[in-house]
Amino acid sequence: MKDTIVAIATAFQEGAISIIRLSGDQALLIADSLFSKDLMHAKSHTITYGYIKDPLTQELVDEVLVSVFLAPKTFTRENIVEIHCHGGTFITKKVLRLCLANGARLAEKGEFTRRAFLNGRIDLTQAEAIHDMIMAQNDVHTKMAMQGIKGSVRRLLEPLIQDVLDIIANIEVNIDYPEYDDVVQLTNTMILPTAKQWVEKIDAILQQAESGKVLKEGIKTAIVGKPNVGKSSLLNALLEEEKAIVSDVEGTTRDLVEGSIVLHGITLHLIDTAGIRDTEDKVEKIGIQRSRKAIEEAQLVIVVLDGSKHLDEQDEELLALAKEKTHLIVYNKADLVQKKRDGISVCAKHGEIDGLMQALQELYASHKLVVDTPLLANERQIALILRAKKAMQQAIEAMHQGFELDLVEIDIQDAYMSLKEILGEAHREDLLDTLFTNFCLGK
Ligand SMILES: Nc1nc2c(ncn2[C@@H]2O[C@H](COP(=O)(O)OP(=O)(O)OP(=O)(O)O)[C@@H](O)[C@H]2O)c(=O)[nH]1
Ligand SMILES: [Mg+2]
Repeated sequence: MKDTIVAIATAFQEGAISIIRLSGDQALLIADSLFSKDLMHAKSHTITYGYIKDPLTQELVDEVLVSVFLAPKTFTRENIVEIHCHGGTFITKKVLRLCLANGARLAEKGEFTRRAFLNGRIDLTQAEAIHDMIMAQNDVHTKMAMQGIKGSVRRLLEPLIQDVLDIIANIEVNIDYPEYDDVVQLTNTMILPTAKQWVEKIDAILQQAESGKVLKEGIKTAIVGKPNVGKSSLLNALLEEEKAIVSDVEGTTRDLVEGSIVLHGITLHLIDTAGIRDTEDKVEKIGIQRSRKAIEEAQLVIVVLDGSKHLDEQDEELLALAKEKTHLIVYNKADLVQKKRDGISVCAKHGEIDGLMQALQELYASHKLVVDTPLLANERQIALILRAKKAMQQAIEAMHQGFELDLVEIDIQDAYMSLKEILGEAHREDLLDTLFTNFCLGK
């Protein structure tokens, strides 16, 4: 932790500017030894214009701006210096080498953020949110990441951690002064009800996390139906491009065709499937197997029916398959019928799919609200909160069975530690290693 680390903080490719970032006790000293002006007396959070020079030869290497940030009000809580040099890859590397030659060590992936975490400037969920922000691909991602950076997960968990601490305090008082309280009464009036409410709160958080996941990752959507009902036409209409082949030959689509759309902030990952029917054609058979699998794996199934025809056995069979899933039923070829059917009618061929768009929007409207509430951000956090929940449920079970409170406390301690681990306050080194190596160099 004591070394001063250095890395190129910008993308390593030709550009207008590159930033080389130093963090640590020696950051200022190292930068000063390479700079044409005095940096040792630079005020914190200021930028100085000058030249990088090679201290051995005194040769001027580049014209730069140098930002100085003095601890503790910095990203890592250590001294940080950022050298803004010209953005060529060769010159950037040259400046980096000068830093290395003058006492800095090359940073590992994510090491700046790791220091920010270890020095207590951010918790682990905030570190994760920084990574999410860098990886963000759309508005929903950035909004969620921004919440996380501001510490929303900590705010979400703090009351729950406090509840657990209250329970533990009550138990310990009781263990220390058994004569003071009636154990059965304490359990029934305070500990059990608090524990049960606590589990309910966890459930609510888990449910919102699920919605958050839907928003973040999108919804796997399978378009299914008999051959020729217009599945590929519907995919094309939704994507507004001619992605899948459309023809009046039954069995046109033989493999899965995919594409994504964003509907009011919700991403649908659409999969057009091979029409499901009995067939002897080998290739088509494989396609149909994949279609069944696509239904199984889908989070939403859009069943396409030919609205100009009566439903037959195969349609019914498909509807039965889809029933297990969140699904929408769409009657296509509305242009061929006089009287509109109840339900969603569309004409995929002419791109008239408003009814479907509306239904999709209504289906996921409740998820959208979630973006602005604090959420658990990833599987690590969800897994830990599930572990906390399980531990508390075990504690409740033990109380019901009349176990001694000091035995119950072990489970409750476990719940407490799991929540602390989400914030990185009870962490294991090896887990931190895997987490931070996902980061870019210089972050
Ligand atoms: N009249 C009319 N024809 C349509 C409509 N949608 C699709 N079709 C036609 O129906 C035929 C089959 O369309 P596809 O989109 O290839 O149907 P599919 O369900 O993907 O068929 P398979 O891939 O063979 O399972 C084509 O001739 C389309 O032009 C529609 O809304 N109205
Ligand atoms: Mg098709």
